Amino acid sequence: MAILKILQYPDERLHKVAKKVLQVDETTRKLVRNMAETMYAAPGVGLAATQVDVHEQIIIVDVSETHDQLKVLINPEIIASSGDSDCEEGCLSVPGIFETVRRAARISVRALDENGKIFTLDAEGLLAVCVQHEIDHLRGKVFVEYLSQLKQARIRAKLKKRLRETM
Ligand code: GNR
Ligand code: NI
Repeated sequence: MAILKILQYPDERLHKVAKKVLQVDETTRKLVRNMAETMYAAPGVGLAATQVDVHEQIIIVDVSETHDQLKVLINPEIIASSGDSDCEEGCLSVPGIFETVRRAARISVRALDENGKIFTLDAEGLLAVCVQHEIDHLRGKVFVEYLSQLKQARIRAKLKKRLRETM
């Protein structure tokens, strides 16, 4: 297994649109294992392949405290959503920034698992937020893009300054 490098905002590769996985195979499963190791080590509750510079529709989530509820969603599609929920979000690609984002409160997602088997996940609470956050990554969208232009400019300036200071 391996810890993968997580792209840091603002990196233009975070805006690439992920392609559908045509075949779920051993290569896919190896990537999923490495993504899981990377997510748990970070630590985070979700990770999209986009964040590790792989532009395929693969996300993982685990919102449990015990790290034993890993969900793998390949080619995820939101087939139903309802309600509104405001949640303070963070992102491993935007470290140290936490901002409130409004999303659907409940979603149903259809996806393939790591064996290529189709399933439907009904989610609410943090799990629903997290799945929506990860699906956004696959579309090239980072959560800060929901914020005002002024806030986004401030966040970019802050992260660039931090990058300069650690070089
Ligand atoms: O670890 C993460 N925490 C989190 C908290 C609130 C809403 C979304 C998230 S996802 C984030 C990990 C991450 O960046 N996934 O892309
Ligand atoms: Ni993220």
